[in-house]
Amino acid sequence: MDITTKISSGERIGFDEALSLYDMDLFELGELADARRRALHGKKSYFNINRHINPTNVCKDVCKFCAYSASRKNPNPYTMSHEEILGIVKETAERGITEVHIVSAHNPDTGLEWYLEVFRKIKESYPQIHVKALTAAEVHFLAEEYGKSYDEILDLMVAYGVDSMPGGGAEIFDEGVRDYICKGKVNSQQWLEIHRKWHERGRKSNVTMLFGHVEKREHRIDHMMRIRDLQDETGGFNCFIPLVYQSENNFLNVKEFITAHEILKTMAISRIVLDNVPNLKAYWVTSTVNLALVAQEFGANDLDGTIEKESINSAAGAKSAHGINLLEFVNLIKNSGFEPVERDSLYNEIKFW
Ligand code: V47
Repeated sequence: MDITTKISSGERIGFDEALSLYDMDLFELGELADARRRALHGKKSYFNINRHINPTNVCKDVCKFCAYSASRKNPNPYTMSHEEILGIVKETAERGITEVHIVSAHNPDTGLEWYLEVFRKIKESYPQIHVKALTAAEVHFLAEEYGKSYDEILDLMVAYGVDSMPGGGAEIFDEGVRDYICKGKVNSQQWLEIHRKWHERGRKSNVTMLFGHVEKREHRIDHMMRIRDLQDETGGFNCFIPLVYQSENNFLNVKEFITAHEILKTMAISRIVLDNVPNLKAYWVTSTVNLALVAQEFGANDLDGTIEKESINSAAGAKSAHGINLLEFVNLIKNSGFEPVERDSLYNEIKFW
């Protein structure tokens, strides 16, 4: 059976087959991915209305691609107090927003309670708010810094009110590339182990992939395969989020930028390879809004959301510091021929716009 027939009939493909898809014509590949997308989601494009909060940029790790952490290239360290964070959550909740996405750098000076106690305070005042917080990289950092096991940190997260985990910190799982771009932080096996343990607690999470820097196509496929394997076991990943590398203000001296063509192929291939992950996010923050809209025809069924304020990717050049206007966003989705559907954090449908 040739690979096109295999994909069209819903069969799973292997590593070499997935890699060979990069040699296929972009539009042919797009059609295969679009068929998979349509079978699952029709013309629906999901988004949610959430607020990102990045409470500290002080970091003991030194990822070469990162422009967010306080360093020689970004010498403005900050750490928010719980009052400041709660002030943002209050204002967010008053506008009816039901998700906060809280991700920090790895700050060794705050104490464990600073990281956790804020979730309890949020839940106490705003029980309706879904707290998506702490990447596996943060979990690993907290476990090491405070002499705890992953299980202990994950249990604390549940006890303090974290609802789901974001997909950050996955970067690229290939050990060679990972050592080059972010040596010292959570390794691939540990990242996957933390998510496995989180899923075993009946909780959901997302998974990202940072691409368009020094990695090769085969590293992206390897990354997808490792996700697919874990997902076969746990079923706990809601969404795959390929993040396009942003090149400003960091130490990863990348000279050649990834093309829109290569980004769309990667989106389409991930839709086909990750046959067990229901949602594929075109994260407009790193792909640009225009390309995210096009990606809807290449397998993507989720455009993240309005974001409001974002510090990690915008520090490296993304145009996301102030989010995007809701009505503008909805109209863009409609005008591109798709149906904007507001979802909650766990992909329950809230409103057809
Ligand atoms: O883990 C850092 C990435 C991630 C750069 O789970 C960069 O719903 C591009 O994970 N260029 C944080 N990317 C963002 C993230 C995320 C975003 C939206 C939704 C979800 C979710 C998760 O940003 C980091 C890192 O991989 N990042 N620097 C850069 N220069």
